[in-house]
Amino acid sequence: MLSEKLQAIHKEAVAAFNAAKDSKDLYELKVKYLGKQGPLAGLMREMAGLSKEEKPLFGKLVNEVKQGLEDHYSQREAALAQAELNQKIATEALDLSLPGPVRARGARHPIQKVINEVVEILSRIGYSVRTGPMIEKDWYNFEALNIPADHPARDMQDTFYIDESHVLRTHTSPIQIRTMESEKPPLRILAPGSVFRCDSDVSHSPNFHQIEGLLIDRKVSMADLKGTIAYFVKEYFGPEIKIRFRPSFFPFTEPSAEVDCSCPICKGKGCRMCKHSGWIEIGGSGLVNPKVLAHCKLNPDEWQGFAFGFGMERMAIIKYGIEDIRLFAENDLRFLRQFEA
Ligand code: 2NL
Repeated sequence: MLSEKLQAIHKEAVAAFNAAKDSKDLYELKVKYLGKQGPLAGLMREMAGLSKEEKPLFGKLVNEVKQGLEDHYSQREAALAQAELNQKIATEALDLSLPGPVRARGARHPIQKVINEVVEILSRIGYSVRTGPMIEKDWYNFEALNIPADHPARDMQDTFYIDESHVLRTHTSPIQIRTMESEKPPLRILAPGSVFRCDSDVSHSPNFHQIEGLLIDRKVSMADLKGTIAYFVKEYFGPEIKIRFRPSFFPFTEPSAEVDCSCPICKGKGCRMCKHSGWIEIGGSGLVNPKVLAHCKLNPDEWQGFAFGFGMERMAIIKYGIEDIRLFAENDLRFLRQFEA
């Protein structure tokens, strides 16, 4: 009787193990048939009613069936695990040739692009970059540059004052004064950077960018200045550009000249950008005033120099046809994205 029950349990458990869909299912069946609440455990309890002789024989039989079922379970479990792994490999296959997610990389700001290009062009003829503080002593920003106390640039209306003797630099010329003080001539230097003026409308920003150049050597003339500017303008705007020098005045240069180029937008025919004149002003220049050389303890009879200054926003506006100077500081992504590489 009991051995018939045992055989039936074995048959049923093997069939159930074979029918299990996955390892979770199989594990539940193991608990069902081989667990403490299972039929084998029940048979063991029923053995209490057997005779002394029958007990060990039947116990051995139950244990053999139990061992057999456990072995069968392990085989089925291994087979199901392998099948599940194969299925996973087949369906979750990675295509390693697919491109990765596109990451926003950011772009150089148009003003920095202009500065980098100007520096690159002039570095080819021997210029190298110097920098300096944005908060400057009155001496470096004005006095050493021969800008007198009653000059309009010194007015509170035009300059941001920190205290009686410090300002936010209104140009990058102080960098050049400091370089003339600390380095021996001959010099060929570029001073790019942020500058500040108390002014704000469509064509003026309180914080804008300049690049100035300074050459100090023996026997420097206006011809050297003109050749350098012509080289630079043609490299920057293209070989068809024309340049024009207009007499001007700066306290720090003598003689002084403003630099115009033929309008790169309309090629000199006349347009909105050049106010229908065909010419566009890009900066100022001149031979370094001997008073400025003397302030930097250079003997004007031995050393001369020329200097020039360009507004970077203006250079970017002309090259890229930008309408409003305030766009440079707004950080509107629709504007900035147009300058991505
Ligand atoms: C302009 C005019 C200019 C200079 C800058 C300079 C610097 C030293 C000595 C003499 Cl240390 N000159 N710089 C000279 C002439 C013009 O800039 O319109 N810039 C946007």
